[in-house]
Amino acid sequence: MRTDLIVALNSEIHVIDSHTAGEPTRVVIRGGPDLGHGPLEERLRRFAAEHDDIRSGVVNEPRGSEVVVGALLVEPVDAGCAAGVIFFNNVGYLGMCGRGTIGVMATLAFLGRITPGKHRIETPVGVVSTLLDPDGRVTVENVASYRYGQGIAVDVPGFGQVTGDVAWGGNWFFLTEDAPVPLTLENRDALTSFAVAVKRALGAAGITGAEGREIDHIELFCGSASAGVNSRNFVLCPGNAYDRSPCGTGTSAKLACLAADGKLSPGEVWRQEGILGTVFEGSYRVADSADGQVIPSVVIPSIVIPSISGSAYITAESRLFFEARDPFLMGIPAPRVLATR
Ligand code: PYC
Repeated sequence: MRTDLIVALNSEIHVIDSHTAGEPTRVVIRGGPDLGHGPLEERLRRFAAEHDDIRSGVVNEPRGSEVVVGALLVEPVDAGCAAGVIFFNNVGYLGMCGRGTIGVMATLAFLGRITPGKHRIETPVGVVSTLLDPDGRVTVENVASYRYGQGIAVDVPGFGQVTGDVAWGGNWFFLTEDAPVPLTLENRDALTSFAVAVKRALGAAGITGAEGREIDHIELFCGSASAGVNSRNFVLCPGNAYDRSPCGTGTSAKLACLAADGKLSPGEVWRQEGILGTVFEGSYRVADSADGQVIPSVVIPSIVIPSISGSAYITAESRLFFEARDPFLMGIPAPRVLATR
């Protein structure tokens, strides 16, 4: 083996790739940056400040693509957790990723680190509980989710007024039914342009999540033509790639809005279809003080704990090499002109 291939980093990076409902997750199982110990939120900040080139090298082209979500496995603070995980993508970091957690669970099972049953996973925004079924299906009980703003209108240049809700489901979402074209895969470019325009308009209008947090996910909805499916969505992610899956945190945000509107009862199943036609099943329970999660100090009438079920499939186990003379050693950065962070 040519040892000069790996001189840029102390070691090669071992990854396992999977896809959840069509959306790829790349789990770094060895050779990632050493982020030390302490809260995962702190370790995420260290990752961003000191090792952001590794994020880019792992998920961006030529080793990855704008669609890949990376998941760095780390030692959890809470020894009762099966793993700690920090999610990242082509432009930055995610507090939580529902379908990524399903991919992490499939990966841990593939590695023999977990068996069917309940497991807790630590993320920068809190601990999530999961259930791995013997057939590989995974249910993620997500972080506490809530609607923060209802019926918010924003003027979107080129499209007119768009109205929607702002909700937290582990990431910040603007949820709207005002898409200019039907939610079909053929319309993905038009849907992406619209969603990017909405995201920019929200930023320009100073419309944010709690504590001024940027709304970096836009979720478009319509009814579904599939039997037994409640709704179809199209989700724009922070790096302006669209989610191939129905989006775990986005479905959680939707459940929080449905609960706030009294349109879905605790335990009732909501079947959310994504743009590829793959489906996540969601339901919620009402949050109580035992959930111990930090909710910003705003008046939130209805806080829910969503559960999302879906399946992931292992597609590859690889070693990533970093050759010092490679002009794209640490990936081709995503164009910042469209990205918001
Ligand atoms: O499934 O939670 C999710 C997610 C976040 C960003 C893209 N997908």
